[in-house]
Amino acid sequence: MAFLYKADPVRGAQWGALFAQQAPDIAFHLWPDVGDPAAIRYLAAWQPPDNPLEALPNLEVIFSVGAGVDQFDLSRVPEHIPVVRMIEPGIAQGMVEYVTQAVLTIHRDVAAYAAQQARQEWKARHVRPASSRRIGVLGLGMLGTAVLERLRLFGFDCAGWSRSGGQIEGVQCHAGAAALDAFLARTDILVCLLPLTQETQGMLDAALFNKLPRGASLIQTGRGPHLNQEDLLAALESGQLDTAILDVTDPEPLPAGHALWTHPRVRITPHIASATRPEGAVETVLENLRRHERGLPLIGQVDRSRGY
Ligand code: NDP
Ligand code: OXD
Repeated sequence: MAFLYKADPVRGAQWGALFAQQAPDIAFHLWPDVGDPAAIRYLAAWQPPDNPLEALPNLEVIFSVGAGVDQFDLSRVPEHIPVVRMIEPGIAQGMVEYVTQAVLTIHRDVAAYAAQQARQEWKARHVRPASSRRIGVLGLGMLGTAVLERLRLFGFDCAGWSRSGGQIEGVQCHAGAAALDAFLARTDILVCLLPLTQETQGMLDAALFNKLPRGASLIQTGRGPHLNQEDLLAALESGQLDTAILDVTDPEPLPAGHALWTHPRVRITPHIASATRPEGAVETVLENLRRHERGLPLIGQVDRSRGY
């Protein structure tokens, strides 16, 4: 049985070492060293080959090395091949760290103090209690839930929104399109942790920003195409939005000279909010290989009709 890894080669080498220790019977290949393409039964990829079955005729399962699968063209993957996204604790841990620092950066006026320091200005600003700051998270999946469970411990007034809602202790969970406006109207800091699908593409636009309280802020950790970047710039200019912290952009990298790079109330990181950790990833993948052999449901199998 052979397994092919086609993503970042440095992390791939770590996966290879873990496979050698934990599953020495599986032949692990690091792209582009495919070996005999007909022997590959499992593929883990960030970007699979264009026609996976032409390249790898006996493929049985495709794993995304990330939590999202929007980078896959699912129409090119035959129905009988399950597509599995990455569910491992390291991704959630990284995202919790990133969103927590972003929320606290906004909540405690870090950018304003940096500007004051540059002017050598010693001036205290009013500190709002966390209980008066309303956080709203779009997406109540693996990541949105982990983030809200942590943020509520600071005492923030926390809410979340998703297609089906959910239940998180101490968090108001809103469900479906009909509940979106009320959720936005009570949100001072909006965090996007939705998957990118036809329904969510372009959702962070002027119409949505206008439903937030004036002076709200955005933390964008989903995918670049969720956000209309021109609408964001206009909302920052008009004061409808105060601050944006962006981990993802469209395109990536954000081109040199783009207005977002130098906007004084925008912070940008290069899609590093969280990343799959090889130890957790290999553990989950090996468990899924055992499940696949036994015909059991796979952890993180994508529902193609929903696209996530
Ligand atoms: P999940 O699939 O676990 O959760 C997705 C959530 O979004 C669910 O609550 C789902 O609702 C909700 N949702 C999906 N579509 C809609 C819709 N049209 N309307 C309302 N709610 C919707 O995903 P994860 O939490 O694991 O990851 C979320 C995304 O985070 C990833 O897809 C990826 O794009 C991004 N990500 C970014 C990273 C970074 O470094 N910046 C790292 C990792 C992930 P329901 O529960 O009802 O199905
Ligand atoms: C992911 C990512 O989807 O890193 O895991 O963006």
